Amino acid sequence: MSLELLTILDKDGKAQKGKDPNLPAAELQKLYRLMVTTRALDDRGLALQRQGRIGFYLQSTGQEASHLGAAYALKDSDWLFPAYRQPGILLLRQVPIDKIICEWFGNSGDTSKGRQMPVHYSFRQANFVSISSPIGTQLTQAAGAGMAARIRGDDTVFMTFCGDGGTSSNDFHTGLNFAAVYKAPVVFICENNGWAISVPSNKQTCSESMAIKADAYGMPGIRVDGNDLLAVYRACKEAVDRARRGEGPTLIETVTYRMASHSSSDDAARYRDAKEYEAWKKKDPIARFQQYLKGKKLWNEAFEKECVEAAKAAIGAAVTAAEAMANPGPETLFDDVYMNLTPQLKEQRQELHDLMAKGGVGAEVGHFPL
Ligand SMILES: Cc1ncc(C[n+]2csc(CCOP(=O)(O)OP(=O)(O)O)c2C)c(N)n1
Ligand SMILES: [Mg+2]
Repeated sequence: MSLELLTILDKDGKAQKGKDPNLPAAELQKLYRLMVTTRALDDRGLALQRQGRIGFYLQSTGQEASHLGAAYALKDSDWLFPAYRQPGILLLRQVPIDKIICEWFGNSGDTSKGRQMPVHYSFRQANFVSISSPIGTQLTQAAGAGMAARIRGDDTVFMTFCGDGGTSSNDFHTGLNFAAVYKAPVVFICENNGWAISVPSNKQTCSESMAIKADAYGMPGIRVDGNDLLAVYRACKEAVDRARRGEGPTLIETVTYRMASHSSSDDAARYRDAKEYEAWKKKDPIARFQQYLKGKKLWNEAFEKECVEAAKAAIGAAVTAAEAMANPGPETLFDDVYMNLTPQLKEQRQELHDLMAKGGVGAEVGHFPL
């Protein structure tokens, strides 16, 4: 199998001859705006965590092209089983920024009612399945959903993401093996961002690449430049079309870089050479796509200013609104777990209700940091 790195944009942002997918101008500008907005969300999310206004944040800076290019290859009716570094997909699927930011605060506007960690989104209306912290479980979930779709005979495609570290999980093996054996319509994206917290990807595996692992499962494996939105889109579009035709799954390794620390709880400066960061900064996916747009006369300073200011304004307004919202009430504990509450839980809910009525519980649970 080929381990060649599929690239379309050269270092000056020009598309190599014959490889440009020639997306319409308005779509190219939309994708650029989505990347810029994703980056702005990241900057604000980390700042809010540092200010003690949210409890945790996890950045995707540097990986915008990798996940947006991938998800752009899907139809809106297709499903996503994400890891935790693909927030741009929510914007692509038109989840309102307000809903995204309510999740960070875990407030009463949060879909998960504050039961998840920040950035562990779940948006049913966007076919975006709840993010799990265990690093591989979404791979088996996607394989199972794909198997079910195949049995039903519908043509939905399932895209799932993991990191380079995720390839060492049991679920990576189970997910890829089942999907291949059952020809499930699944596209597995491994975002190889060089690191799994402090473990570099060259210590993660003895395989030559992540993509080559596909060979063992009997599916195509593709290595693509993850900082090149067009290349990621092209590789994923082929894989999505293949899956939809009933020809089974594909593993795509997007070679990218985690430009930030692992999360707000980590400090990459303690284990990473700054030179490595500097080298990757030159390959920033947004800057590369900007060059490409500029070459097509689809980008200028005014467009840039408008994209950045619109993103900041929408995010700013959403933060103000989210911060003013109440926490989920204690009584919501009983919601969304069972379709019909058991008699014991009904009794407990009544007990809580009575206590709250007397002002005993939940009158004031306080704000973060508690
Ligand atoms: C099953 C499991 N083992 C360990 C962890 C702890 N953990 C959280 S993130 C992470 C690293 C994941 O690295 P990678 O898959 O490369 O994803 P990235 O964070 O780089 O996007 C680890 C080991 C976990 N969440 N789940
Ligand atoms: Mg990683």
